[in-house]
Amino acid sequence: MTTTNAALKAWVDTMTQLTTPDNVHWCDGSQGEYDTLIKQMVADGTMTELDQDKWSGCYYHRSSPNDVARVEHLTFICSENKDDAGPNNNWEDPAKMKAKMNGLFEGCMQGRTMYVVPYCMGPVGSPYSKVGIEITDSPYVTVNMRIMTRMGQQALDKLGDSTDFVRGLHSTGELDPDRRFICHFPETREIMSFGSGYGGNALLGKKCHALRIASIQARDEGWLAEHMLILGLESPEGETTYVCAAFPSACGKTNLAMLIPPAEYKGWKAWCVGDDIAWLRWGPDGRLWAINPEAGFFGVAPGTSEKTNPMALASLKTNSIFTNTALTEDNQPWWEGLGPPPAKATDWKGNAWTPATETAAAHPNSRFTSPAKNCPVASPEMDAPEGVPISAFIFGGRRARTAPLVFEAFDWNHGVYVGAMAASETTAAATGKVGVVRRDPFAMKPFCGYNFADYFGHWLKMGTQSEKAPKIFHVNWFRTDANGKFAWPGFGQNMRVLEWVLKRCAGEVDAVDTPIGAVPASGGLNLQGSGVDAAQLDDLLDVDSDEWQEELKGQKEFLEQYGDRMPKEMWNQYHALAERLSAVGAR
Ligand code: GTP
Ligand code: SPV
Ligand code: MN
Repeated sequence: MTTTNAALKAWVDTMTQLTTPDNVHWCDGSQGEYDTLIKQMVADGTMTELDQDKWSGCYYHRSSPNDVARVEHLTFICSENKDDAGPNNNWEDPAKMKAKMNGLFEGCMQGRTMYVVPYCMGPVGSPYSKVGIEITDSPYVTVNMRIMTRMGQQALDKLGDSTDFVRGLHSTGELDPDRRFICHFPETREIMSFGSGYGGNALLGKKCHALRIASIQARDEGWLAEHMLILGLESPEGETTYVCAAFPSACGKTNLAMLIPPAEYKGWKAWCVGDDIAWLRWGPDGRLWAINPEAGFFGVAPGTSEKTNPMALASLKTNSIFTNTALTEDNQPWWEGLGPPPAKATDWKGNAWTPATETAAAHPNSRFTSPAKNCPVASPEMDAPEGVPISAFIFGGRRARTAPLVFEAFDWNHGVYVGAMAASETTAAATGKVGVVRRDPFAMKPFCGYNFADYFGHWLKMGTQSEKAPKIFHVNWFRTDANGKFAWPGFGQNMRVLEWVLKRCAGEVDAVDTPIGAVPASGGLNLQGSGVDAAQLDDLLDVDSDEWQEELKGQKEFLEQYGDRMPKEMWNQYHALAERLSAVGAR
């Protein structure tokens, strides 16, 4: 590893003095370094080697049982002004929080090795990519960062002598939930994370850098940093159209990003560019272009199977890390939904487990970390420096009721309102109660680094900058029927909805206006072979007046929280929706 970057060296020196590690290791990102770290973790029990014949290059890890998901209540945006963080974030004064965090970090790496992890978010050759440095005392985090980002010497080379890098300091501390804080200092582009070793809390390139810090940079520089998958759909004629979709955590991004079109869609191919985060900018052609800042998938394991997501399964078969799944007696990972349960296994807590055990074998937020290049449908454009041009934005959430299967916004500003009003039932991706409906604008509630009112304003402004802005849609794969079962088959069958979206973008199919947006006209959505009949589709597309009157109340309460800072246009959209709904109600 080599660098002449004086600012970087000085910062690492200062952090070394603060945390007093026994050793400092600068990561070069090589395979040899990765293998050495894995070997060391297998030796000390941090990792278990899986059956290498069946799971080549794969390893298994159990995190502390109290450290299994993002901790939103312990995540802070420490901007100079409280209002800049907004009601959507926890805020603390930066000087106060710095002092508190420095106290926690003082001497915390004694007896440990400090890893200096240079990483590049985005293709190394892209002008839109950004470099960060994560200092961590976790070898587990270090190997995960190598899968999830372009890590090591290549990132240092890209950085050169520039001082423009995000500074991330991470320690697992004692994994004590009472001494756990994930803090962001937007003005100085710094992240300090203490007391967790899991996912978005600890792999700082992902949610902390590529979303919370980057969303602020994007606002300042006129681009977008979003919690979105990027998917290319190639028609039998060989034309590829790209869409971005924003769904909250554990609501289907990874699955949609690598879907297999149903048998009826002969000649169609779906290409995965990204499964979690998109950075978008206007191109010289006036279209919005997206890059995936990541290089790997940190995917939800439960529910992933040959049937639901064969491409994810193919991706995780080699060179992957499994965290908090179950482990079979013959050293294979297992999780609910993968297939028949093993007769005997060890559960995610390390306890003996059999199919008769009442608790789940895998934690609901157990995950695989896999190189994106493993994916058989990884887009050839994954490393394209300019990214891919986006034709549609799709917002969504997990709603048992209210939100129809699909609708299209009337125009950009209405689309921004639709994105802003997205709501979803909470999942196991964050600690807290599961299944409660909460507003999750743009699927960014946990990830927007600044005041949502300003963020909506930024989105509204983006729409004025080009005639070629993407069209905006909303979907819901999770509507339930009278028996409480999912009414839509989902997964690969979601292609049918995507086809409608593409046809709308091309002006090839009619839609019917409802008060909330335009839904497919009768016969406009291809159901052939789906197992869903026309009557069931009518139910899936139904916009219920009573439910939407309730919804409207929730939207008003939400907007009010932001006071005068909320753009007037959002209120205009609210009033227009209220009027459309009452016009229908009066009929
Ligand atoms: P994060 O990585 O947390 O951001 O999640 P994600 O949005 O990528 O969610 P993912 O694709 O991993 O899906 C989460 C869960 O939802 C899994 O258990 C899936 O099996 C399930 N799921 C995904 N798509 C569908 C769908 O179309 N229908 C149904 N019923 N379930 C789905
Ligand atoms: C999410 O929760 O949206 C994830 C997983 O993608 S984590 O990296 O933990 O944030
Ligand atoms: Mn995510």
